[in-house]
Amino acid sequence: NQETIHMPASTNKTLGPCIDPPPNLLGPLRVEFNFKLTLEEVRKEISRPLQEGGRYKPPDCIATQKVAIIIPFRNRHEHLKHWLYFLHPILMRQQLDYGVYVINQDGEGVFNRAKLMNVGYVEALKQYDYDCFVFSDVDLVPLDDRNIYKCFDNPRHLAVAMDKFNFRLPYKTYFGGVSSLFKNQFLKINGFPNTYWGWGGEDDDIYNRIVFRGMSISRPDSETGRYKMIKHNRDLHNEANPKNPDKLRHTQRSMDKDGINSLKYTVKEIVKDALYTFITVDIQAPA
Ligand code: UD2
Ligand code: MN
Repeated sequence: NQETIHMPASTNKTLGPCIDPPPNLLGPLRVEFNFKLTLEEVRKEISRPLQEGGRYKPPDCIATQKVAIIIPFRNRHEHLKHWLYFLHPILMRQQLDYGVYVINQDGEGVFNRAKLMNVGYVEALKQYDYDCFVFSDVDLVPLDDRNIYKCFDNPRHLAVAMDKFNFRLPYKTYFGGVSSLFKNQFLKINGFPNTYWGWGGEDDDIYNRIVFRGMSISRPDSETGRYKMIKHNRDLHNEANPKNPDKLRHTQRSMDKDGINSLKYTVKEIVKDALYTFITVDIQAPA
């Protein structure tokens, strides 16, 4: 006969590592964008388990990676609301230790997606000791939560089957939409190019960098990697740049001097919302 010792769960401080795969995933998801949302509604519905700035840690296990989610942004608040509404619950079920960073390009100059992602990498690291970086367009929502927003042995391309491309890769070397790199993978390619102004080409440059540094692309299968893109027109000041395709022929030569080691910008403002950290930056964009 033994005395039973009752210990409240809260005093048991030794959490085990989170198990793979996460136990609460749902698989295929229903995703629609045809409803209006206010940011207040999204905050009310999903901010409870979050820490200020859109940060989360699983309560009952230790996540294996610390993931910064970086979103290049300007003037897409409608899309951002839907992204936050759908992604936070998914990322929580994936049991990630994560933070969401919206990198907002200041001013009306030409947009630069890749440079904003470089800024996101640097600024996120000032906030927390992240080891993995997920880069996502603001208008892309995964249709299956088994597509884990973490990093892999090789740089990962997550958005492999988008509705806008009939749920297939548009071409074999496509690397656009959503991707993830460990810190050391990102540094190995000197980050992303800063010189692709306007629409197009920057994703192919990143693909080239990865291959030139002897890595390959990791991808989920085409069921797990399904995505929906919120329908939109090309934004103002993000016209296709006819110079960009040409630049792709020089990646190997330019990548060591155009990247995280040549990044210049100034932070205008950092706002920590309940759902995300919003960083407005001047990236010296041409008019
Ligand atoms: C494709 C790729 C994208 C990128 C781009 C070329 C897909 C789904 N995505 O996107 O990864 O390679 O081509 O540059 O095929 N943005 C703003 N405000 C703007 C302009 C852009 O927030 O004024 C951000 C936003 O996160 C957006 C992303 O940049 O999702 C890419 O721009 P896009 O959605 O206009 O381009 P798209 O869909 O052709
Ligand atoms: Mn888009």
